[in-house]
Amino acid sequence: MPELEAIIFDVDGTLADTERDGHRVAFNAAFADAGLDWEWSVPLYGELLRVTGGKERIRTYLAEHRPDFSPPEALDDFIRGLHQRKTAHYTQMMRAGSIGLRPGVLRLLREAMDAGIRLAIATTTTPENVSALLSAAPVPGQYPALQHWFEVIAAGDVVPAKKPAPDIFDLALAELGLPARACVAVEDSDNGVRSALGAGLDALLVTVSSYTQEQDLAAAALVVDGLGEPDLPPPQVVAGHCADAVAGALRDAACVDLAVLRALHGCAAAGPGD
Ligand code: XBP
Ligand code: MG
Repeated sequence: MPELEAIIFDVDGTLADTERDGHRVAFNAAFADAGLDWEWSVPLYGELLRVTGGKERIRTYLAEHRPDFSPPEALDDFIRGLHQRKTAHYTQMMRAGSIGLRPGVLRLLREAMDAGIRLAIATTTTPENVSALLSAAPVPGQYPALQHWFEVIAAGDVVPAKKPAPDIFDLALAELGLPARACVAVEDSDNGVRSALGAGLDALLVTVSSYTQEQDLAAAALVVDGLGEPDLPPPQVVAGHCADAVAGALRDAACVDLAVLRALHGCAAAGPGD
């Protein structure tokens, strides 16, 4: 069985629950800056999240909800400008620490790093957004700032197609120089599941987030409601074809730790039905 060598994390919804109170708020602030009376409510934003990428999401909103809107300049330039304002608002909010990491994230990252497991990111979001989130996260004094824990940060427009296409995970794997079977991926959404599985990352853990708990994520090896912490109620298993294989490790740790990820990795490597 191949060793677990790296963990590849999604960002939005996975490292931090950023969509509703981060990205959505930043989009609305950018719309207000531009003198537009558009307001993306919590439910509307949930619908728009089926489109990954902020610029792509604005374009879809215009087509579906503002068909009569006529931009003051070429549409691509208009969307790019609006999105730059959105990124400025978002990074300012993240640098101010307005949204922290999800419970268990720092614990698991630290355990992996201490064990020599390599860390990577594969995300649709703009690279500045990742830096802003990670640079604001408090870490123990003996460790460098969190963005330096990740050997590879694959983010944003650097690939031809965003999630659910596999491109961004393919890029992270290529930059790590590892085959998919040496890695575990961590995601939170149906688009992320399709992307990771499309890249061959069968050892896929999903931690559902506020916008994704109703999605069908059962194609993943394990779906839980969070990573959990040893001193909190244990994570609830939602679905996943490796749920039975990791049950013992999950019960022992009462949270998703490296032993659980190794069990998940072993189950996925054994293949379906083994
Ligand atoms: C994240 C996204 C991103 C963010 C916005 O998806 O879909 O579009 O919502 O980022 P994932 P930008 O968690 O699957 O990577 O506005 O910077 O594009
Ligand atoms: Mg996500």
